[in-house]
Amino acid sequence: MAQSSRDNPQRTQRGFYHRIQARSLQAKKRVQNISKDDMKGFFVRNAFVILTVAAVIIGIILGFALRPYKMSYRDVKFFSFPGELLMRMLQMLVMPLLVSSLITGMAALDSRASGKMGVRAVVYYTTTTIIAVIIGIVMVLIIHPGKGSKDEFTKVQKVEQVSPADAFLDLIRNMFPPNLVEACTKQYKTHYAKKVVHVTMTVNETIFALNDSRGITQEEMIPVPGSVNGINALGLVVFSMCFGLIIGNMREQGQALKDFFDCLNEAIMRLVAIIMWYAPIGILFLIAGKIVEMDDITTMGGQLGMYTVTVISGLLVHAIIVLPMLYFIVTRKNPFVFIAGLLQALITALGTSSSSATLPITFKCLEENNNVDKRVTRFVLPVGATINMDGTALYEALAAIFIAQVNDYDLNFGQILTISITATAASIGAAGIPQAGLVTMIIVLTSVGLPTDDITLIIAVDWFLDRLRTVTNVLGDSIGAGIVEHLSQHELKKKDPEVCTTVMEVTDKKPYHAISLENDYENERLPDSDTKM
Ligand code: 7O9
Repeated sequence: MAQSSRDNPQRTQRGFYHRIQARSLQAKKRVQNISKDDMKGFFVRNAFVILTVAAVIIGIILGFALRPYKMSYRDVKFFSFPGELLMRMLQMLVMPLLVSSLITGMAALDSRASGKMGVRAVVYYTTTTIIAVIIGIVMVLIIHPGKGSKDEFTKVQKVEQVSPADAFLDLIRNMFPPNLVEACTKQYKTHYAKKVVHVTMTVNETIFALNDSRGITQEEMIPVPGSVNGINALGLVVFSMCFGLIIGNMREQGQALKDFFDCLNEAIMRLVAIIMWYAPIGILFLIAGKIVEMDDITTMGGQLGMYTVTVISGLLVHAIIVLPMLYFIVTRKNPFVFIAGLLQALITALGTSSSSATLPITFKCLEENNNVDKRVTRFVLPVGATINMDGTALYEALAAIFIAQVNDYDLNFGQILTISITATAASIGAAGIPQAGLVTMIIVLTSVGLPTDDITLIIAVDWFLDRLRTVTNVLGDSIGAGIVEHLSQHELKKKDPEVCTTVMEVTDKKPYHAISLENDYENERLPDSDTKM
């Protein structure tokens, strides 16, 4: 058959038309068959997405419509109150969600599987972050937005100096919170205090006063322990992962805790489902409020405008080309179908400008729309939200080079490399560094000796670019979950969730049988020496 059609091109062509005709007929029939119910079904299924997209559009229109009225600060705060409520509701869920999902995620996998999955996730995070930094640098070098002088910028303020060494130590300290309850509300931060020290040798160029004929006293800034408000995500992640791993290995003894956190996670996800109905209203007012509040865009200088365009193009290249391509190469599935399932999370990220507040919605989208395995999302998403920030890394590298360009400061290859490394490290450590946004930017700038006060030049557009960075961050985490799931199919199949559910369902009806089933399964999985009790 194949031979004959290859020999006769006319026949092949006819066959081709025939097939197309048949297909179009089929499609026509399908369209005719679409009933009102189908349409209703489509709207009900996609209600969230449709409502959320509508909220963004209405929010933008409303925001611009209200701008001419020049509302007072107090009025703007009243106006964006529904948005503030959404932020508070989402943030309320982040802590219990983070802890319960990481613990159950780790407990559901044996240590070898979670180790392998962890390595895959970390490789993905570092690769994408490095790619993002490279895109940022290439973009800023090509577009060169920082031509001209600094004169067109007006706001120049002093920026607090930070010591990179202290920030790094704070990061490590925050990984091990001494008080878990406090870790839910506070982060450790080194503060500085003035101390008068007595020195017997002359110290150059410092403020000193003569004490007596034998020596001098000198004022010195010394680091003292302190804290700032904010969830210590890194500490909670470290604790929950270790805790989950341990109860996973405890088998029957750990079952009660496993069930507890499983149940907690399920309950939180049901709360998320309720909050999702409110999300469109919240997003509408968050966006409208921000547009009403923002400074006049027309006064924005040419350089700052070009800078904004550069950042947007960098983020777009990463989010629309690199990440989808990576997803396609690994999974051979359509990345845009995957992204369409994430739309609500991406829009929430745009509205809240916080990837941690978006975490609950990201979970829902991935698990329900994209059917990503719960054991993967529970494990990968919280870690991703904490350490994987592609948009932030791209932004920090780009901003540092922009500041160099504005100052007519020529960077050599070594300095660009230093910027890439510090920007990557800063995005990984951001959640563990108190008041990260500004502090990490200062660290990147000081690493190559750029003036830190110039951060104030780009603060005018930061609120806007932050939203786009957050979308990129959330997309990076979610695509990471999709890729890790695909790569871990083998490990996941070993302990199929269906097996777990059947066991659980049976447990409800026939407890004894279920327990024996479960034990059999455990015995099969563990080496002989381990099963001795
Ligand atoms: C952006 F895991 C969680 F959900 F519990 C979690 C909690 C808090 C994860 C992270 C954090 C956290 O503190 N993150 C953090 C992120 C802290 C400081 C700075 C940033 C960087 O934020 C991004 C940016 O500014 O580029 C962006 N706004 O993804 O949220």
